[in-house]
Amino acid sequence: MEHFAKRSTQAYQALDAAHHIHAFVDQKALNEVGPRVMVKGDGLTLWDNDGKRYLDGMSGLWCTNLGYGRQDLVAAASAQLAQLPYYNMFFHTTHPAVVELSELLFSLLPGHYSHAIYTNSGSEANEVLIRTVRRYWQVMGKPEKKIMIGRWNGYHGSTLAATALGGMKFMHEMGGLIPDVAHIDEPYWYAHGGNLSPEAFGLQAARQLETRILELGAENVAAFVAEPFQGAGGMIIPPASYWPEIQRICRQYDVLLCADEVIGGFGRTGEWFAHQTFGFEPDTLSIAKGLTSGYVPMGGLILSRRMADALVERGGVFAHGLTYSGHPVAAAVAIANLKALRDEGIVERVERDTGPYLQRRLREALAGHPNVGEVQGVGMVAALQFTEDKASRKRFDNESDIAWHCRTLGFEEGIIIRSTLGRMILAPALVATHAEIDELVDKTRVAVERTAEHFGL
Ligand code: PXG
Repeated sequence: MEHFAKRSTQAYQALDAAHHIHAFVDQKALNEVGPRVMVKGDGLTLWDNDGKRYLDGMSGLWCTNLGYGRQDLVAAASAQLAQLPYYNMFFHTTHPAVVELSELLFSLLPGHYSHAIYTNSGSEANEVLIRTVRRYWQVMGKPEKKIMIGRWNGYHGSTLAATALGGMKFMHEMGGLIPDVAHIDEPYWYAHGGNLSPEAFGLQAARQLETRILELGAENVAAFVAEPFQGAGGMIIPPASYWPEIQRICRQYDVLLCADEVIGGFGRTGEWFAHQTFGFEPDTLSIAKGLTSGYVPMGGLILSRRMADALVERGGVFAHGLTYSGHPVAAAVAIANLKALRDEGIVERVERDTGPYLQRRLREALAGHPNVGEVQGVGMVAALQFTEDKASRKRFDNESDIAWHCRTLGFEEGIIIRSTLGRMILAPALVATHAEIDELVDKTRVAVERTAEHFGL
């Protein structure tokens, strides 16, 4: 089965250092220690090149919702590769795989969505979002409505426009961003809520959108774009008051409400899409990752019927297209993935059983720790907030170092968890069993305790 001979870890690391610039790291520092070399996965388990086993608590990068090693997805890819490995949706052409995928996808989505524009990634989904939203307002006779409002610390991808729409300032510093993008603050009560109750803070955070729209002029604002829960920016769940107020504001000022469901979609929260968990109705959904459980790249932009009708009936030529939009192999894998999530009752199980179990076990194990300020989460996603003082919600000055160390100890203990600023994030595959959840939670507790010991907290 191997297509290339196995080499030593040192050999892989030397070649890796010779040829790669990795994502979001100081490459020189990485070259000194060398990256871990992952070679195999099955379910939630990964093995590195030296045979060390890890329980993957991050679903790869929030994407392997079905876990590793699903032979039905392999078979779907293989059959499609043999039948028709590539064709496109240009030149008045379509193909069965993409048509079947869309029928299935829209049967799982709420009824007011009707059209998809497929991409290869979440970043591209958000690039397409910006172009499509601006085109929509042109078609509606309001071409001046082109400002996109995102959130500070939101993440929408690494391409130019997606970076601009996101709110990662250290990414903006690399420069070259697109114009007509604005930001409001994130609804991060633990850090910014002060003496307000979460509910009052949620309303205040949402009303920043209203203030910003009025400053910019509603006639110039095209859309508000946000993740239902903020993922890469710390797995932050907004207070319950937040989304209904955001929706009210968008409707009042005729601003499109766009949900980035790239990590929230496909069962993560125990519903098919995270916006359903948080109770709002976006006009568009950006999707990727869990659409194929990460087995092959695929993303897309989902449009409401209202938007699609305007674009189709009145829009004329839609001047956009990607070579791999609706790629048949990706579509075939997505079909197998969605069928498995649906027919094996995996999303329901996350909602009723494994999600509540993860949330309960984490709180039992860690909510009482003196340096864990809050445990947030829903379904198969959760975060722990490190704190210096629980009563005042004081954050450590070196919280990023503390959380990064905890993550490193997690690897030592044999689990993969992620850190962002002072938060530890867990987002295991949706197929996690109670035993796997127990192992993940128990080892997370060991990593937190060892971290507290190491820093003398
Ligand atoms: N939107 C959201 C909400 C994301 O989380 C993207 C768009 C971009 O998707 P692509 O497929 O272009 O990468 C993402 C990606 C992390 C991490 O460590 C998160 C992402 C990617 C890599 C790492 O949390 N999210």
